[in-house]
This record gives sequence, C-alpha cells and structure tokens, in this order.
Amino acid sequence: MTSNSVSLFFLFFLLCFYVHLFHNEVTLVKSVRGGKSTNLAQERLFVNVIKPQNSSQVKRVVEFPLPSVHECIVSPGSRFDCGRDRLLSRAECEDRGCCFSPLPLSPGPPWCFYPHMYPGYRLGPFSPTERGQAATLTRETPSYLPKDVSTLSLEVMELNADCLHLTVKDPSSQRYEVQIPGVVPQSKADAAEVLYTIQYQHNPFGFIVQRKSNRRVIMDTTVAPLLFADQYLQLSTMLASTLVSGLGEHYTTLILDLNWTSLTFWNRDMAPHADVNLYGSHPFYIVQEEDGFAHGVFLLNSNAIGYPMMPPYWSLGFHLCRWGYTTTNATRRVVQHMHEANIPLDVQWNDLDYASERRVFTFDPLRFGDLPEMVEEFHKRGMKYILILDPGISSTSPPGTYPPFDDGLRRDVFIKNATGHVLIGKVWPGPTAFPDFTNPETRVWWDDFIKNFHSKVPVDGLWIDMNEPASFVQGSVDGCPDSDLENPPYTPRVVGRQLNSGTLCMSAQQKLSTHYNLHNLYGLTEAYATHRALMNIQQTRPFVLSRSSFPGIGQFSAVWTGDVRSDWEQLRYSILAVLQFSLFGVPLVGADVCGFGGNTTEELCVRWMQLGAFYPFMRNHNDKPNAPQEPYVFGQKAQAAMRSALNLRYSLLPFLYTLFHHAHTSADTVARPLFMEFPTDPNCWTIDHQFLWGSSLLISPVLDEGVVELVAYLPPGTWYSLQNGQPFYSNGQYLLLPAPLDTINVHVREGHIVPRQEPALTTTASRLNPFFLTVALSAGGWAWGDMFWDDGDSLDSFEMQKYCYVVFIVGQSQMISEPIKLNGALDGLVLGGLQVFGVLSAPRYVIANGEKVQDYTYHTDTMVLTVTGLTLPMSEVFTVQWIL
Ligand code: MIG
Repeated sequence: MTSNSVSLFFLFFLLCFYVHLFHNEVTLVKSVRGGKSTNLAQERLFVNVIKPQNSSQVKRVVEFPLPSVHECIVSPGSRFDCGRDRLLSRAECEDRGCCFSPLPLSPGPPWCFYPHMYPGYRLGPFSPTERGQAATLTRETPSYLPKDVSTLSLEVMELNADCLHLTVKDPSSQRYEVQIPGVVPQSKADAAEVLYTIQYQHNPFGFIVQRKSNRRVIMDTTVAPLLFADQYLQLSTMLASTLVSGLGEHYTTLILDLNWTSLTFWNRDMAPHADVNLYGSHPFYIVQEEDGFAHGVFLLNSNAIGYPMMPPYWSLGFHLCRWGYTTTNATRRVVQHMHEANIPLDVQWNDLDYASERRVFTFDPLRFGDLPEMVEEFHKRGMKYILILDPGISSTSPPGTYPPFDDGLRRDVFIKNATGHVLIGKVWPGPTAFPDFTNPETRVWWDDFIKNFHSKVPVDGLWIDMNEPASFVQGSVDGCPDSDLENPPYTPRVVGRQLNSGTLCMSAQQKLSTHYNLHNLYGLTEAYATHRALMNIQQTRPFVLSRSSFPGIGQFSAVWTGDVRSDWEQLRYSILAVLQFSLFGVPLVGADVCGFGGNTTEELCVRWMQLGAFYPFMRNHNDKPNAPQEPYVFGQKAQAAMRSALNLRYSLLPFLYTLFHHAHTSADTVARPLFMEFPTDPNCWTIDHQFLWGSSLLISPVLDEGVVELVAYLPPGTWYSLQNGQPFYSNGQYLLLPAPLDTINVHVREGHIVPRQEPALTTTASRLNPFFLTVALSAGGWAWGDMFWDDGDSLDSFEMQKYCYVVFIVGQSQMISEPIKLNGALDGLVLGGLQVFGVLSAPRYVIANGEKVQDYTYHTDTMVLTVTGLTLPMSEVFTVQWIL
C-alpha cells in the first residue's frame, strides 16, 4: 500500500485495504446507476487488468448455457460488463453465457452483462500461513477468455488494525511480480482491534469487506465474477459512495466522474488533457463515505512500500528553468537578473541545451565549455544547480567516442529486443538504446557515469525526463514482432491504441521480465537508480525530479506534472494534480509555474507564481519557442507581486519543511485536500480549487483571468488572514475575498502556530535569519505548533537522531517553547518575534523570558499583537507573555 494510507487512518479513521493482484496495466470502469444516482449501493468498479504471460494464444471454445430470463433481470445501473475486451454482438454475448439488452445511453451501462451467479471460481477451505490464511480457488467451467488460469491461490493478511492485504496469484507458474525497493512492514494485526470484517461467497467466489463500527460494506466483489487469465484480469466491486478520488495520473477533477468512464494506467509522454493516459500510474483510490469515514484501496502486485523521502531544505526554494538557455552566459545572466531584481532563487536549471548533440553525460564544448565554472559560481552564491538527464543513450556516435554507449554495450546494460539485440528507439540525440534499470549492473554503470560527470560538473540534483519511457518511433526503429504481448486479446484504451505507441516494444527484454510487465515501472526504476547514485556520490540527501511515476516513487524522487499549457484551465488543473500526488505518496510535486507550452501572459504568470508559491515543489519552466517568463521580464507591478509571493513562501519554509518531516516519518500529506481535514463537512468533499498546507494553512488562489476578488470556502471555525491577521468566523461559509493582483489569500486556522523565518534570496541565507511565529488563537485562546530543524541536507538526520524538534504551546496569554530534541542545528539561531492573531484586547505590557519588551504593537481593529526585536535563542526554552 502507499505509505500515505497508513497516516490517513490516524487522521481520518481511514480503513486502508489493499488487493494484491498481478497486473501491470489496469483500466477502470466506474458507473453509477442512472448517472448521478444517490443510491450508493448501485455504484461499482471494474478493475480490468492486463496480465502478461508466455506462449501464443490458444482459442478455447466454451459452451455456456444461456442464462434464464430472470437471471438477466439486472437494473441498468447494476450491470457489469461482460465485454470489456471488445464490442460484442448479441450472439457473441450469449456465447459467453451473458445477457444482452441494448440501451440508448452513451456513455451508459453495458449492453452485454453478467447474469446473477455467473460461474466463477470456487473457494476451498482456509489454512493458516505465516502472515494470515490461504485458500485455493478453482474454476470448474473455463471462462470465455483465452488461457484462463483454473487454479488460483488466495492469501488474506490482516496487516494492521486498519489494513487488510489480499493476494490472488497463479501458483502453478512463475509470473512476474513487481518488486518495489523499499521498506516492507511485517506485522500482524491484533484480532480484537481490527476495524473490518471480511466475508466470502464460496461459489462463485467473491469477498465482502465491511467496516465493523457501522457495518458499512466498503468492498463487495460478489457483484460480478473474478476473471483471471493470461493477459486479462477483472475484479469488480460496489463502492461505498460516489466520492472517489485518486487513480492517477489523469486530467480529472478531485472527485472522479463515475458516469461510465474509463481510466487507463499506461505511462505515456503526453501533455495533460482529458481522457488520456498520462506520465504516471497510481492504481490507488480513496473513497469518502459521507459521514467522515474514508477508506483507500490499492491495487498492486507487490509488497508494501516505504514513506516519502525527506527532501533537502534548498529544494523547497524557488527553481528556475527553461528549454532554450543556450549558453552558460545566457544561464548566468538569468541568475544575475534574478539577483538584481531582488527575487529569491535557490536553484538554476538547464534543459537539453547544455549537452553536446543532446547526448547525456556530455556538455557542449563551445556553448557550455565553462559549465563546471558556472556551477561553482552558483555554489559560491549559496545556490544550487540541476540539469536534465534523459535515459536514451545515443547509439550512433563513432565507436570509441561516446563511452556511455560503448561501455553500456560491454556491460550489457541496455534493453534488448525479442531477438536479443539491443533495442534501438529514437529520442533527442537520434537513435538511442535504453538502460534497463531493473538490472543491477545497469545501476552500477549509471552510478559510474553520474559519478564521472559529477566530478566535472558538480550538479546538486538530476532531472529525469522522457522516462515513460518515451520514444519518437513506435516500439523500435525496426518495429516490433507480431505477438500476444504487442497485441493482447484486450488492449486498454491507451493513446495511440497500441501499447507500444510512443514507447518500446512490449516484447523487449529486461532483466526482470518483459517490457510489457515493466513498462509502467521504468520511471520508478530510473528514479531509484538515480537517487542511489547521487546519494553515493554526494553523501547528502539526493534530489531527483521525475516525469514518469508509479507507487513508491515518493521515496526517491519529486514529480512534476509534465507539459502543461500556459492557460487558465491548466492553472486550475494543477491543484488537482498536486493533490492527487499527495494521495499517491509523492508530496514533493508541482506543475511548471507559468505553464510550459505556449506563451504566458503577465497576469497568468503572476497568478501562477502565487499559486506556485504553495506547490510543495516550485519551478518556473518554459518550452523552447515561447516568450520568456522569468519574473524579471515583467513590469514592475508584476515583479513586485511575484517577489512578495516568493518572500511569503520563503518565510513559510520552516513550516513546509516540518510538514515534509511528518510526511517522511508518518506519511502525512503536505499539500492536502480539504476533505482530509474536514471529512464530515459536505462542502469540503469536492473542493479542488483551494487546498491546505498541513492542517494549518488554507490557500485560496485566483484561478481566473481579470479577477480581483474571489469566492472562497472557509470550513467552520475561525480563520485569520495570514496577511493582516483579520479574523473570519465561519459557520462553513463561502466568503467573497478581495484578491488584487498583488495578493494570494492564505488563512491560518485557529489553534495553530506556524513557524517562520525572515526570507532571503536563497535558503542558504534565509536559514540563518531570525525565526518568527504566527500564532492563530482558538476561541479559548489556545494554539499549538511544531518545528523540525536540522542541517537541511544530511542523510537520515531523523533516523540518526541528528535533528531538533521544538513544540510551541500558547495558552492563557503565554507562549512556551518546548525543545523536545536538540542536536545543535538550532545553535546561534534566534526567535526574532511573533504575531498573535485573535488577542481580544490591548496588552498592558509584554514579557519575553521574564523581561519587559519594548518593540510591540497591537491593532485594535484586527486584534493582532506583533512583537519584534527579540533575540531569544531557539535552542533554549523561551516564554513570551502578553499581560492583559
Ligand atoms: O519532448 O527536455 O516535459 O519539461 O523541457 C520534450 C525538453 C522533452 C519534455 C519535458 C520538458 C522538457 C523537454 N522535454
């Protein structure tokens, strides 16, 4: 299961549940009776999974009896598709023993559907296993699918009180199983504490998972047969509500459309737009149950995975990139302009421009000849540097002139075609071979070349693009053989209609298995290899940014949402995309600020910089042909707005970093949908134009052109404007808020304390500045906050106990810091002040560490107390009191 599910339980009584099926491609079809019905019992979910295996297809002709009329009495909304693989005629449908009844709706219920009690597997007796219990499933009547598997093994493991794990597999053959590198939690739940029950229908086999406390059924697979064949797998269930999120990566809303839609998981180089498969695959969904409960279901063919990595502190600063910084001097000028415009910048990037003939591990001797010197200069300024590293290795340089290829051939690190020769595709350098990152030798080769390159160009992180993997030719320059892998009996609805479209041949051979099985894992395996290489070289926390993704990638990499267009619709989409990745255990995520494709406008770019200031990962990036969009190219007013958005972000970095600490240690989300904090508030269930940072900050960006005010929802409670402390007492209301071009609305939730620091032009500088605290008092005058702090880039600082953790508590007009863990990282750093929102009357005086304070102000209209000029050591207990 993805790591974030565990923490969701603690926050939201999440019942996590995962089904362990052996697939590498999934299509989901969801439908609600009659469209948007409120009859929750009618919703269902099909999971159609393409299964790999061996040898050629054998057509089996099965005789099915025609279902009786009454077996076909199924309401349209409860129909489960008996023809997911292809469109069937009545005769073909009835040949399968299914019911046929056309309907006028499109999209709508299937015409060919299963009768009640369609034959399936029979469940045998259970026997105990090491981790749970197991049984055999046997199919007496073969299904209509070619090469179905008649005997399956089922294992049921109660991993935790809140987590159930089911595995279904073919015991008789060695089938590919995903192995995701990471931690595998091994535990067994205490029976008394388990939150769910599981019941079985024996014949045909199905299971029902119920939440104990309210007896709600959260999964019921008896609604349609389990199908398990060589290249096809189908599991169907009812859903507990219509509020389903997840199942990325797609261009959708936060709450998915259940009106007979399909979502295909097939990693693809594809600019985000509706109804297509995008760069990553995350077969995880979360269902809100309408009374504040929620559960998640994860479909994976491997064991559980680890928590998100702890990012280096600098990676939370501002990143600037474009395709088309054609020389080192052009790149230097960008940094210089940013500096002169007084706009924070931590990380400067280069795209493909740096490479000689677009070949990775080289740099162009003329245009980028002094790249090493440039990187050193950036480092001296306290900045970092990242460049792009595509996986395709040029295969046409003269022998002896391009070691990555020559050496790769020698060490046998490349993906092979079906006949055992290195598969050649086409990417930016022309014909290329593709490293097989499932091969340990490839990882060593990759390490070696990164190390060698790093010894010349000391990059601070790597950007791994085109790793779906993308290729400009279909399959390979020689095409692909005609086989079941290239043309399965059922091809999911992928862009290009062929699995090998825009990528490698499915029959291509990797160390672990065929590319058919490993396709969606290419980015993950590359991210793992790259993370490891950087870790070995730098001995500090690696930074990797990947476009393609799969569950588990959050342990190794940040992800960005690919080639978004510079327009308002894509600005809006970016929030949903970021929130989805939060649910998938990838907290370090963002979209290209100001948009990648097409020209931005000044107004759009200002609004995007404001929203981007609240992406966990913030990078402004632009495509080659487009007008520039660095902050300094715009007018003074726009620059001022961008500068203030960035200063706001930089002031909040201690808080953001603390949220990442919680993501890393307990799988919390960082950017968070409102429903996760307010699960019983129906207004919050679907909101995806606003979001939270942790549980404390509510971000309400402007997402439309020409708009200077905005309707924002404030969940029940008191919310304070972060800008001026003005309180809003909400009963759960929509409010009209002013939002002039220089403003992004951010509200602090009552009862929370946000640790902050004076901003600077880099995090190297800001990390030395005085801290300050923003305190948002509850109605009773209380507040709580915490801060994680360390040197910002040591490996495993938490695991090695090399960090500080301080809790701040306010009550009865007094703030106390409680340093729970101190290792020295806060030595020399001071608290410079605090702002307290919601102080009901003017204090008579203020005392800090027992002494009267001179520098403070109180605003009667907003009820804000501001204390400045303090120098209280952060590494010691401190107190601040305001005497009323
Ligand atoms: O096919 O490296 O999504 O961010 O600038 C284009 C050039 C290849 C796609 C990435 C984009 C990057 C671009 N790359």
